[in-house]
Amino acid sequence: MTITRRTLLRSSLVAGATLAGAGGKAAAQPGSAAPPAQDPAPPHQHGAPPAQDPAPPHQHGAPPAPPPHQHGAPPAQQPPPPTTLPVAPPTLGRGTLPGSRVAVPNGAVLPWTARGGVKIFHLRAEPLRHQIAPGLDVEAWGYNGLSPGPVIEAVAGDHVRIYVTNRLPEPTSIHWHGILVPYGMDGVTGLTQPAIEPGKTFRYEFTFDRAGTFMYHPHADEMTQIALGMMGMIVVHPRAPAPRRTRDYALMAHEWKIPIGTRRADPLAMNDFNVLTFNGKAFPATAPMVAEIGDVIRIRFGNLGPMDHHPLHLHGHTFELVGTDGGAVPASARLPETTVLVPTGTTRTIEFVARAAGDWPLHCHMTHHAMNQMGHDAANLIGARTDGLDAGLGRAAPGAMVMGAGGMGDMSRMAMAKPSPSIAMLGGDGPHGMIDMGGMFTLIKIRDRLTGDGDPGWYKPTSGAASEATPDELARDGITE
Ligand SMILES: [Cu+2]
Repeated sequence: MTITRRTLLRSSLVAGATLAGAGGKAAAQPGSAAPPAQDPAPPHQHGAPPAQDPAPPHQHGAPPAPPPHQHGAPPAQQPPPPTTLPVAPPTLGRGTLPGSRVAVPNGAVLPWTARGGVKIFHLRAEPLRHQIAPGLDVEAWGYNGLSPGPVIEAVAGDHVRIYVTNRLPEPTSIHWHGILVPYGMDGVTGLTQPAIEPGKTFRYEFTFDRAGTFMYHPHADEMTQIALGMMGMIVVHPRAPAPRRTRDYALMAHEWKIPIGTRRADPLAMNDFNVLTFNGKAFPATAPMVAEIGDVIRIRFGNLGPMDHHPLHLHGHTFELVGTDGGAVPASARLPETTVLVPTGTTRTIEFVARAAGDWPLHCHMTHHAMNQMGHDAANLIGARTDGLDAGLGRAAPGAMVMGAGGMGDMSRMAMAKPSPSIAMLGGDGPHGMIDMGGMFTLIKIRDRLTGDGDPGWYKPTSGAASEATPDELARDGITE
């Protein structure tokens, strides 16, 4: 049977109203923090970032430095019309440049060039088309064709010059969140600088004073620009190399309200966010992180969602909070945790040692944040007696059927046609069936040995999964009901 999601939602509402009317029963850190040092450092390096060179001297395969536009540039050009939006390149598991030490699942590191001892970067604020998961392509705003924008990666003490070109249809600016910049470089429109008008390029210049995990975002029409996807992370490595191999990952959390069947997030939303993402992707589109047993895994979380904080929970391991956007957490102040709260407007950096092989989930523990595109106005039918409703509904809405009376886990198992663009409410196929989570959910795939940095596929455990108990087992242990 095929029904549309919209029909489903409507039918649920109709059914709920019908039941109510009939009196139906309803049942009711930064990187500078020293990694744990329990084990001697393996001699080899992280598979992807080869260098522990604290200041990679080489130039990345970067495009030539942008022409240094000056403030008194020619009059603004109109930004390109939406029909000519650049399409973000396909995202793979890694977004790492040669020499870079941070891996960005589904994302990228911003190329740079060196000139006269200064690292030069170029960000373009622009509209773009972005795929949150197959089936859900949206019109977003971001940087250099990406949302979140590419990670700015540097080393403590680096002097940087960052050009920002505005290709948006309205003024913007960039604030360097957590970086101790000179006042005039703080990026607050109207306060520390004039707005960057459409078509203009501004120059920011400062020194990264310390290692850590920071962010960048507009301080101009913040509500709109951030809601539409304008944000990025900044990773500043310590000058001293890490004492042992570290898998260093950056994940930016975001939340979007994208009404089903539409292509643009609603920047006016204050609640009912229905699409939750890590680095712009909702599970099952989130690329997994990988590590080998014994690796230090560092995950730098950022959150620039409009309203919500995210308690991010890791399976199979405990970790320590080693840094925030304020600085390193002293070793004496680190608590063992399995969940870290990442409030909006903060970064939180955790570290742990990969202890056991598996495909370990990492997800927001707010249950609505570990699901995909819900319509929150659907009626709750759990426990409702829906006998006979299908026939009645079929007369009013041909093809409709009632679902959800026994829970909502079946909603993705039904091969329903969905309005375009939209994605199923629940996650994706796992090795034992449907994984009933989506949204802000990803996996850390840990193996004894990896052959590369790509997705190693599903873990094949050497011991058995939980499975149906046998009659003998039940009898042995006195389980009679
Ligand atoms: Cu959350």
